[in-house]
Amino acid sequence: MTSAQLRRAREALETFAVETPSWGFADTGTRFGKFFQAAAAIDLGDKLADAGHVHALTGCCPTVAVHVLWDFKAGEDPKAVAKLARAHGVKIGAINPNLFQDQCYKWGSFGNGDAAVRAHALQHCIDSIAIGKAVGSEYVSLWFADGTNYPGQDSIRDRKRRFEEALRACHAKLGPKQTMLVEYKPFEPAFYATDIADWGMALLLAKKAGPRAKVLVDTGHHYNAQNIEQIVAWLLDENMLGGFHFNDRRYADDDLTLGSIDPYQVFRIFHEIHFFAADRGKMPSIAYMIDQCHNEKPKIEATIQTVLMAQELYAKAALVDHAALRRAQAANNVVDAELILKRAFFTDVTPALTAWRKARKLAADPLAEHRRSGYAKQAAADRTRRRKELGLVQGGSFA
Ligand code: RM4
Ligand code: MN
Ligand code: MN
Repeated sequence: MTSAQLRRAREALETFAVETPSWGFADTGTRFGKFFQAAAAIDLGDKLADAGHVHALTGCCPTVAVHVLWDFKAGEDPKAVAKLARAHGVKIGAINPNLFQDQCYKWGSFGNGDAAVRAHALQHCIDSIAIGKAVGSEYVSLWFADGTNYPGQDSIRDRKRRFEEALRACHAKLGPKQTMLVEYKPFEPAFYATDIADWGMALLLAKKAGPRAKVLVDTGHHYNAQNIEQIVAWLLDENMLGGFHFNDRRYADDDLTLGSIDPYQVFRIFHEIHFFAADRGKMPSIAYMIDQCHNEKPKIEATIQTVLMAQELYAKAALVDHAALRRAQAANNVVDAELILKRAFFTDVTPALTAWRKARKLAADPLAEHRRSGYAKQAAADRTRRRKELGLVQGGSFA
């Protein structure tokens, strides 16, 4: 790296933060079964402790996303949860309402034909917004399992209208510091017509909901050949990109570690963001969040791996020579334009990462440091003992 590159990469790292998901530290599974880990978090205290540990090692994960029904007990004081987070050195980040696990959602939440169910879902979102205000969180993140499984099952247009109405009502309750993120997913659990199936639908709904609604891009929620960075560029240009859920996709919804399948694609996404910021003279505010549940990799290791990959690719993307790229583009010099991206991608940014970590008194290799710390071994022992005391059995199958 040249000294100018080193400076650019370090500058980029200064403002880059990644939010960890509380659910990523707990036992989760596939539709068919769960594979348990002794070190998995049992309760919110464990999840926040794990998130705090990841932040202490990486210096890059100050906030934790929470899922309301998984993390908050009924009647719990949100301020107490915020305090617990602070005690672990982190803050509560995006609030995720849960609009899919209650029995009443069999036919959907906001898309449900029954006005009483829609009202129930809306009230849960309003309660979640209030939790967000109480804990000082900036984001309310909405993902819907809604949709239909068979042609003719419901009116596609009626469902769209119901979503428009409920999202508008939801938006009306936001505080001045809150942003509402609308996530899309092509299929699963609905297999015929997911109500918010792609970025265009999310964009339209967010625009209709109000000025503080933006689109959330979950990198896993795209078909294989889909060009995610193009979607990102369009959303940026429309000032409608609110945030990301990081993972990697092999099919269309995977919880794989970011960059494990296609690191160049993640780089290209970051490039679009840096390129946009260079043109506008200002970095847009984007919530970078992880959405991964690991069943094979140890959860904390996979989380650290994701954070390090995100930092590395973000720093590489900051090295793209925008002026040279513009010149190559203006001259229709396709070869040079492509090479400008490739050159940045293949630059080893380790010196910038090492310097950034050193300045923060962090270990040069946070993953190795985690392994050295013995944290996972200790958590496995403590949590195995607590599970026994609480009479919890790690078991469960699909049917
Ligand atoms: C969905 C989606 C949401 C996540 C749930 C658990 O596939 O990615 O963001 O909260 O899973
Ligand atoms: Mn997601
Ligand atoms: Mn997902």
